[in-house]
This record gives sequence, structure tokens and C-alpha cells, in this order.
Amino acid sequence: GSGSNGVGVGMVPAVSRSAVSRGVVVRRPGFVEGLGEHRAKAERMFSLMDGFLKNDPISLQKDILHHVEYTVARSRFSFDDFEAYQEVVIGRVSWLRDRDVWHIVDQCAEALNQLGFEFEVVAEQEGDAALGNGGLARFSACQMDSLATLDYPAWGYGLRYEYGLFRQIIVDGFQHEQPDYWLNFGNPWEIARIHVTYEVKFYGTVEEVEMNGDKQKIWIPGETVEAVAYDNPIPGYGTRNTINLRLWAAKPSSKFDLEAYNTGDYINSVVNRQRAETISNVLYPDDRSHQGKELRLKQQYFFVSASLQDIMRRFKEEHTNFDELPEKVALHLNDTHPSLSIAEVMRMLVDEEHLSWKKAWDIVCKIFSITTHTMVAEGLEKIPVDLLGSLLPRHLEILYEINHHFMEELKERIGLDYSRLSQMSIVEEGAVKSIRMANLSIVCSHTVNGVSKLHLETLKTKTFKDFYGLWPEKFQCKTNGVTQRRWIVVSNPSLRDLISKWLGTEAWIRDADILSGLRDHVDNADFHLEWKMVKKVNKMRLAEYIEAMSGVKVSLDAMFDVQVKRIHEYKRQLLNIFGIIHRYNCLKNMDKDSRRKVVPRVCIIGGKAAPGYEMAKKIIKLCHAVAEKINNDTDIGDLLKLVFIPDYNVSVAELVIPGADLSQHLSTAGNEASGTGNMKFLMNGCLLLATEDGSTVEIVEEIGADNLFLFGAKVDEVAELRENGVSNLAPLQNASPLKVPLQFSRVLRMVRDGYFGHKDYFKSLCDSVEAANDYYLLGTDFMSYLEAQAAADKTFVNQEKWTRMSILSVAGSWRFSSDRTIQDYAESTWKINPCRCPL
Ligand code: OAK
Repeated sequence: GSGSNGVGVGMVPAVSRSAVSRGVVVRRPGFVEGLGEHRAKAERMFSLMDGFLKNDPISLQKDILHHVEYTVARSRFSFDDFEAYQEVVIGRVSWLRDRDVWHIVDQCAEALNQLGFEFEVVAEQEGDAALGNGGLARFSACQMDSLATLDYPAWGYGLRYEYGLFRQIIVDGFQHEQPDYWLNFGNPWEIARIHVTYEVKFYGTVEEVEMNGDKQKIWIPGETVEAVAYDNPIPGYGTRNTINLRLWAAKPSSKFDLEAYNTGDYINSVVNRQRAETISNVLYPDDRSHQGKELRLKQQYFFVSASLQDIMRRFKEEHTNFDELPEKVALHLNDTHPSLSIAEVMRMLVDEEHLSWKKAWDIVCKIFSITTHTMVAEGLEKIPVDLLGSLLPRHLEILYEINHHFMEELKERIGLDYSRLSQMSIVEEGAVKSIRMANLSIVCSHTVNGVSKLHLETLKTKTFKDFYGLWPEKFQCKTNGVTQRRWIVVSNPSLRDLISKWLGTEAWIRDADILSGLRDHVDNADFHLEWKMVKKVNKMRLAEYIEAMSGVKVSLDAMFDVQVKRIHEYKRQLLNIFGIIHRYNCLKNMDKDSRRKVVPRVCIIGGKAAPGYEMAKKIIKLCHAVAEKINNDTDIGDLLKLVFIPDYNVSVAELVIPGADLSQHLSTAGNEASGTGNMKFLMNGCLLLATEDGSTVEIVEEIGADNLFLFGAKVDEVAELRENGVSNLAPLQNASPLKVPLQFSRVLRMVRDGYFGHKDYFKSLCDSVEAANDYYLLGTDFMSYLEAQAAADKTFVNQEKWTRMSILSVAGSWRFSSDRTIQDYAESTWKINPCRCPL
């Protein structure tokens, strides 16, 4: 946490503010029971801890000093803020000692202040653990927070990347990527479990051997690396339940290849061994393109193999009969990235535990469930067979066998419909023969979840239509959510206090439903006054940051209008920029009198482009080029400013979201599976300007269409619009089709003609939205977009109405807490109950 971006965040683990990727694994409650002796010991330790490990400021100071002297031996040297941060974390948040970490923040602040440190400055020392790309990964972090808080016995697994998502720096308006070596000074939250290691194997051959009269396949691997566990505690709020995010790091295997060392090439042998570490080195920064890279596949299998060995080890410590596995273990695949798990569990059960294929398959089909996080079929992961066969030869055989059984079953059910058989097959024939990871996951999972109602509908009627026809009962909706602990309590402390004051309770921090009680005060003038004050404080914080980052001074009276998310064509940052250019044109053409009535705007855009994504990088450059023109036009002054916030990440989000008046969610309908940014802004009383896409549809259901600014084609109009350019459907008829091209083409022409410079560079960007190529319908939606913007301006002038809408947004955000999402998963997908530790 950091002082500048949130008071009181220091005691929250790095991982819960981070974006973590990959799978979430849930264990059923029975698993933790019956530990007998262990439990007795733990209880005794707990009771002693209560006596010894006190959380009052004096005890905390003793601890800090103890660490200074005995852990880092720094008492005689300078002991700076960074070390203070590390010591507080190491000393206090070791999860065995700590029971309700959220409630010792104030004591820590006092202890540090008395030692002469400023708590906020110490807390600011913590950086983001950027272990994921965007929405998918940050959603995992919210889920972990909710799992812990709701007392579920869950484990999260992932990779301990040494380089997280790249740092974005902007040079002359262009994005440059810099490595994020986040572990440089250590990570005080993690606990290295140097004894929890597993061998992970790659390459080699498959041989058939005779075993007890039966033929048995065995895999003779060619390379072995070691996976070492690093544990990251995720403490729940208002509970002793602290769950574990176990991240794997690759290390050279401890087994020596005597042969290699004896050939005399000692140096090269060591260098080769060291190469193992590259597996977990770096996170792939392109969140959607699957390029069939060997290292990426290695990462996936490394992660899957280590996690499953860990899970099986714990199961086997207590159980001998694999029939009990589905009772004790639920494995949830967070998108298809860990779906090699299916083949791996089959391999473990059949090749290592010698279960029959049928029995193993029966078990496997009861333990897996999956959530998919993408709308478009092209986004689904495929692995080329050649690559898989060389890296994991036995797994490829298993996948073929799974497919063979599936195809047989399918033929029985649908007959010899070859077109459907080939579409549903796990193996895709074609120029590059591949394994379809989504098909594999659906075949084997008992539940397939979508992340919003609209997403599920698309899965059922388009993406996985045939599978839905076969197994309708598998498909479920689990609308995403975000944690109010991160997105209000930590990042917006002023709003937190105001909400608690007016609700007369802090219980909403654990039970978001209570937030709906804010509706009772929606017309209270005093409440309105305090509400506006909170927004002002947050806008000041943001304005200071903007000035420090970009040198642009912004007026607090302006509407702060924000679009922050990964840069993607479908998210239409370009529509936003075109709208800004149009606004600029309008201002330039206005007389003085009209200008006086204009609502001043500060447009804020932030987000990273995948390093190889040309169009996205051009959008960033265009944003800077337009900003340069507008911000330096003295004629325009405070009426319009455009700032690009570099290196958008979770820390920046914590600062930007509370300070926003308006936020934009512009994806072409049918492209955003859910979106979670919309929920974070909603929770912070920021009004949405959005298309009816993903979870926004459900936000509209909850708060009503008059409490946000909707625009654009609806999902069922998009196909027709793409086909014919203009809509025949009713809602769009009002927006004159002629007017659309006129306003839009003027803006487009300015960019094309080099009004913002870099004419040649922007050409392909302009081509991508020119009439026939306008796949994401920028031209079609432009008028409707401008109307929504005008409605936002008009409302902003009426501050009472605006404040009402803002309060109703926060009140309606109760439904978008990840606690609701997780409870739904627990009850209807994993079938688990909470395990509450005695407080
Ligand atoms: C990234 C790579 C592959 C598949 C999906 C993603 C991804 O980031 N998906 C996002 O997941 C979020 C959490 O469910 C959703 O809110 C976003 O709409 C979706 O784009």
C-alpha cells in the first residue's frame, strides 16, 4: 500500500492488491478435519500466541526493534523507510502468528509513528506484484480476498514470475516497455518453503511395458526441473481465516547428471542446468494472442504439474482410496490456461496410481470446473500438436484417447454428423493440427461458468452452442464482482468513513448487501454535502498526481472523465479520443458566451498495450499527439485537458478510480465478457458512460438506466450493422445515419491529414475505422456516443441530480461484490461450506 494512494493500506498483503493469474483450487472442508495430533499442537500454539504475541503498539515496537537487531543487524546503521516496511511485514504478517491482520493497521501506524517513522511513507514502500495482465488476473486477486473473508478452505496456485507485467514508460508519446524486476529487494510477504519442492518433467519418450500381465505406458522424460513453493498469505477480513496463494519458482533439479559432469564440460553443464530457472522468469505480456510458444507451454505445464503434485500429496497423506478424491478436492480452472491439468490428473491416476481408464475418467469428471473469460471464439487457446508431442509426449497420447472416447460418445448421441463432430472435437485438423483447450475443458468439467449473463448467453448460443445442446445443465452464470475491501476500504478511506457513518455500521465491509441501505439517504442534503466533499478530496489527490506525472495543471471544477484499462481495439479507446477531438472542434467554433456554459473536462486515459500490438500502440501515440495540441491551446484553457497516465497498474487505479466523476466503458457490444473496472468505479460513486455490454447490463438492472449514460448498438444489432453498415433496427433510427459519417469523418480527416502530426504513422489506424473496415463500429456508434456525452455534461451542471446518481451507484454496487460471486461459486459449483476458525 502507499501513503499517496491510500491511507492505512500497509498491512494488506501485496498479493491482494496485485493481479495474479492462473488457477484457483478449492478443497472441500472434510480435508482439513481429522488432523488429530496436528490440530492439538496448533491449538496449543494458538493459545500461547494469544499470550505472547500482542498487537499493542509497545509490543509491535519491541518486535520491530528485535528484527532490526537480530534479523537484519541494522541497528547501528541507517534504518530507512523501506527497511521499516519490510520489518513490519516480516514481523507481523507471518500468517501463523496473525489472526486478524486488518485490525492491526492502526496499532502498527502508532508504533511506527512513535519510532519516528511516518506510517504513510512506510506503507508507500510497497510496490505492486504485477503477476498478471489485466482483468482476468485482477479478478483472481478479488476472488482470493473473498474466499479468505468468507472462510472458505481454498488454495490459489500460480507462478512466481521474477519479471511481472512490464513497466510502461512513454517517450515522445510512444510506449516503451521496461522489465519489472519486482523482487529486487525481496518480497517480505512471501514465505519461501524451501522444503516444498517437486520435480517437473519435460520431453522424452513413451514406452510400453508389461506390468502384472498388463500392458502399461510409461513416460521416460528427458528433462527435469524443480518447482519450489513460495507462499503468500491472504488474510480474510474480520476472520482468522488466512488462505494461501502458493506460487512456484523454477530451480535446477537437485539431481546431478553424473554423465554430463564427467565429460569434462563442467562450465557448460552448470550453465545448462541454470537454464531451468527461465521457466518462471517472465510473464507473457500479451493477454490474448496465443502464439504457440514453447516457453509458454512449459510455464503452463510447470505450474499444473507442481500444483497437482502438491494437491495429491496432501490428499494421500490422509486418504488411500481415490474414490474419495471428488469428495475432498475441487479443482477450478481459471480460463483454459491450466487445462493441461485434465491430462495430468489422468496420467497420475492411470500411469502412477494404476487406476483403470474408466475409473480415472469418472473421478476426473467430478473434480473439474471452469470459468471462461472471453467472448470471441478466436480468443480460445489452442496448442499445436507438434509442440505438445515433443514437450509432453504422454499427455498428447492421453488427449487423443480422451478425444477418442468423446467422439465415440458423441457419435452415439448425434449420429454421423461430421461437421458437428469435427467442430466439437478436441483435436483440430487443419494446416496446424492443434488441441482445443476449451473443448477439452468443457468435455471434462462438470460446470462451465460465464462471467456475466450476457457472456453466458453468448457461450450458449454462439461460442459453445453445440456443447450447450449436448449438456445444457453444465452451463452456469457467475457474474464477476470486485472486493469492496480493496476498492473502497483501502483505496477510498474518506468514502469508507462516510459510508460507515451514514449506515451506522462497518458491517458492509463483510456484507456488501448493507450498502443498499444508502438509498435511504439519497435525498438528504447533509449527506449530499459530505458526499461531494469526499469526491473533492479524492479529486485533489488525483490532480496532484496528474501534475506530478505530466506537468498538466487541472481544475478541480472540471469533470474528471476516466478511461483506464488495457488498450484494445474492441475497448475502443479510439472512440474516446475521437470524441475528444470532436469536443475540441466544437469549442474552437464557439463564441465566448457559449463557452461560458461549457462544462470543463479533464479527460484521463491510461492503459498498457501488448508490446507486439501495433494498433494499440498507435492509439497511445495518438492520445499523446491530441493531448499536446489541446493542452497547449491557450484559447481552450481549462475547458478541455487530455492526460495519459503512464504505467496504469493497481496502485495507480487506487488513486484514479476514487477521483473520477465519470468513467467510460466503450467496448462494442458482445466483446467484453464482463468487465470489472465498471464495478470499481460504481463502488466509488463515479457515474458510468457505457455500452450495454458484459456486466454493465446487470448494473443497469440494478441501478436503472437513468442512473448512468448508455449508448451504442446493442449486442443483437451488431451482426447486422457489420453486415450492412447501417441499422434497420429501431433504436438507432433516431440517430441520422447521414449525421454519423459527417461528424465522424471530419474527425477522421483531421487525423488522416496530419492535424496532429505523424500522418503516415496514423494511416493504418484511420484505415481500420474507415467505413467498410470499421469492425468495431466506431462510426456507427459515434452519434449515440456524443449524445451520451452531452447528457453527462447536462447532468453535471445539476450537481444535486449528479450526487443522487452517484449515491445510487454505490448503493447498487452491493450486487457486484466478489463476495456474492464467490458464495455463488461455493454453493453451486464447488459445493463447499465455510470453515470458520474460532476467533
Ligand atoms: C485474457 C486472456 C485470455 C482470456 C481472457 C482474458 C481476460 O483478461 N479476460 C477478462 O476477464 C475479466 C474477468 O472475468 C473480464 O471482466 C473481462 O471482460 C475479460 O476480458
